[in-house]
Amino acid sequence: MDLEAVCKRSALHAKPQGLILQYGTAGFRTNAQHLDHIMFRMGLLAVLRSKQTRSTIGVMVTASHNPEEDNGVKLVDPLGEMLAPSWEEHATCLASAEEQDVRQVLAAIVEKEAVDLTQTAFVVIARDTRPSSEKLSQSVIDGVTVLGGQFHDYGLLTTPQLHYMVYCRNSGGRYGQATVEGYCQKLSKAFVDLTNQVSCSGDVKRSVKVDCANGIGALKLREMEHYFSRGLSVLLFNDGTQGRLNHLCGADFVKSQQKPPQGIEMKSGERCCSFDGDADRIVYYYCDADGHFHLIDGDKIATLISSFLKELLLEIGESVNLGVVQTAYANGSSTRYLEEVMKVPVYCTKTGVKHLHHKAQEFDIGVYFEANGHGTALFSEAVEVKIKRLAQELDDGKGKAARTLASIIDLFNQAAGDAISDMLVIEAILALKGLTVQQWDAIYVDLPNRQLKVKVADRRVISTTDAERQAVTPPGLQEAINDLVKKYTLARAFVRPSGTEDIVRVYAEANSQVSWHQSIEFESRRKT
Ligand code: NG1
Ligand code: ZN
Repeated sequence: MDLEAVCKRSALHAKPQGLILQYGTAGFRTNAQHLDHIMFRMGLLAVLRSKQTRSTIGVMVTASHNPEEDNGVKLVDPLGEMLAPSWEEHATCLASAEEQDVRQVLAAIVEKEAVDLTQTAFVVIARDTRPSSEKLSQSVIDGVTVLGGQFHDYGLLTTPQLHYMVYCRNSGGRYGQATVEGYCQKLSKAFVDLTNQVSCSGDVKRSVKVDCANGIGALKLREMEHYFSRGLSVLLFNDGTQGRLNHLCGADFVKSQQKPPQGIEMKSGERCCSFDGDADRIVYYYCDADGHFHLIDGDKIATLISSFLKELLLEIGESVNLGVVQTAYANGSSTRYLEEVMKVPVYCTKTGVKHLHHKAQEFDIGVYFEANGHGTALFSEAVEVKIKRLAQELDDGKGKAARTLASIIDLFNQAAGDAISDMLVIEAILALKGLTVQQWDAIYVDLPNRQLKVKVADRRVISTTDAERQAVTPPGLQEAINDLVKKYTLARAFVRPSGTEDIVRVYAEANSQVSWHQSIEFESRRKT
């Protein structure tokens, strides 16, 4: 490692004095103007991680659903997963080091992680459509090359596409071809195989309206739609030709505002969905005949998917351990429906997909979704091999179910939550089951809920336990929440510091939106 050269180059990507950023739930994120040094240093870190794991490492330049002027970066580990926690700490240390300390911090990481510097390194890079992304990804490349790493720049990709490329490269081609064409072909073939089973009934061609948040999702859907257009036509809105990225549109806007995005024309009963800025989240929605808006979030997506997988497994007659993973933000109705009606075990983890992903890996089939629409399904290698064998061997009804499941397995992006892949899975399931969007929505009724952001002086005074559902500090906070919650039926509430913004998030749900005071008033009026 030529530290002299590294330091010289690092000075060209100088860190603003005193600027401290932390590698949070989704990597580094802030205004794009403050990120040049972070990008360069993440290029350096990716090389070290690649040498240590002897694998290809990914670097994604994006700030997902955040405003267009922001940007961010995260590293992708060998199996397409989020960076390991100990390396998140190294990332924070390296990003926070003043210029003169960079050399020392690098050497410490090499020593602590026993990085063999003689190993070769390979890094793959991609970026979203933000105006700042191209220059920032050049800074990543600068960091990679100064440490002697080799790289491939994929240019514009969705975040889950980059995770997919990393996974493919490190699985020796077993998972698929590490090209955009390989991705499009794998998913489209699985989708067409599934929808071919339905089209014989002479149905009119299915279509879905997609709000692309003015981001990369539009570009990538356009690139891919001709592969599957026989089974589905996608009508793109907010495709980036006019509006600003994530502005009044996209999955985060729709989920948090519980209203349709601007720039989409909705007719009663039409299926619509929204991606976020880097196309790793998706939510569905529709308007009913009275013009009321109905949101179908990640919880209902997880329910549709896990119910369908469970039905297929019953038909095949295989006993497979299937579980669903959620966070505290999952609507109580979804958890109850899954546990009590579907008899599927449900687990709750801390917020952030890496926690859900790891928990889901413990099952033969693990379905995980955050309420905000980020999620996927994971299949153990043993299950995948068994199902694909049964799909070939069996010729009866069981064989048909096994072939359906085999295609569904291929249709999921098992490296990361993926709006395009999830959309195709959902569209295939709705078509196969002959469900309208209203019928899907009616599986269960969401408990009324609210999520708010509160600005506080120091959000770190709040610490939590029990998958963030209980506050440990400050003293008295949890007791105060308990006192309020016990006045209502089916009520739940919690607070936690955000991992991506300098705010505290407050969540509450109950079986009615009527407040305790209102209901007391109502009762006493009724009695008089
Ligand atoms: P924080 O800011 O830690 O709540 C948010 C989302 C997460 C996850 C990350 C990364 C909510 C309540 N939180 O985390 O689910 O998506 O951003 O993007 O939606
Ligand atoms: Zn995203």
